[in-house]
Amino acid sequence: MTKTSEFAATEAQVGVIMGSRNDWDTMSAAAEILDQLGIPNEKLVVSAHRTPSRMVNYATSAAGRGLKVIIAGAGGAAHLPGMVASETNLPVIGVPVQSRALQGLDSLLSIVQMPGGIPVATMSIGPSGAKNAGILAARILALSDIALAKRLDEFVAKQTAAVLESAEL
Ligand code: RP5
Repeated sequence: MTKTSEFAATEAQVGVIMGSRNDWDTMSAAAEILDQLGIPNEKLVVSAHRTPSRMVNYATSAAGRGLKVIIAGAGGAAHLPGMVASETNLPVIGVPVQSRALQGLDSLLSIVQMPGGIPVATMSIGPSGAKNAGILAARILALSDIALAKRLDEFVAKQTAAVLESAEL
């Protein structure tokens, strides 16, 4: 009997996954920027430690389902981005979530210190890292999507203008 995947085909281009619902406060910054740039995305809790089979199913089915980039956020012993990257060849962007005990330094080091051969593009700790993960995903997708490249140019131009408007104190 063929095992049916728990994950169906999707219109989403980017998967935003996180180790716990408690990571959403941070990871929502990635989803927000993707929405702002008109990039279809899905948001799911997938835990490397608490739901390891789900994590493997998610990663191994991701490319076939239509996803192009995965953003994975986790805190503490943050193994999710690296383990997902070991089960797919899609680009994986890792976001270190700020942990209570060690303020996210543990998450950062867990995500960034990958062995040669399995890359994870590691962002900074917290919401800025999540926001940049969304923008990096957009830059990757914009390489083969002219309309998105234009929206990204407009986003950057607006950001520059906003800074210049408030530059004089
Ligand atoms: C990790 O453990 C999650 O990514 C989360 O940041 C951390 C703590 O999880 P909770 O105990 O808050 O669910 O797997």
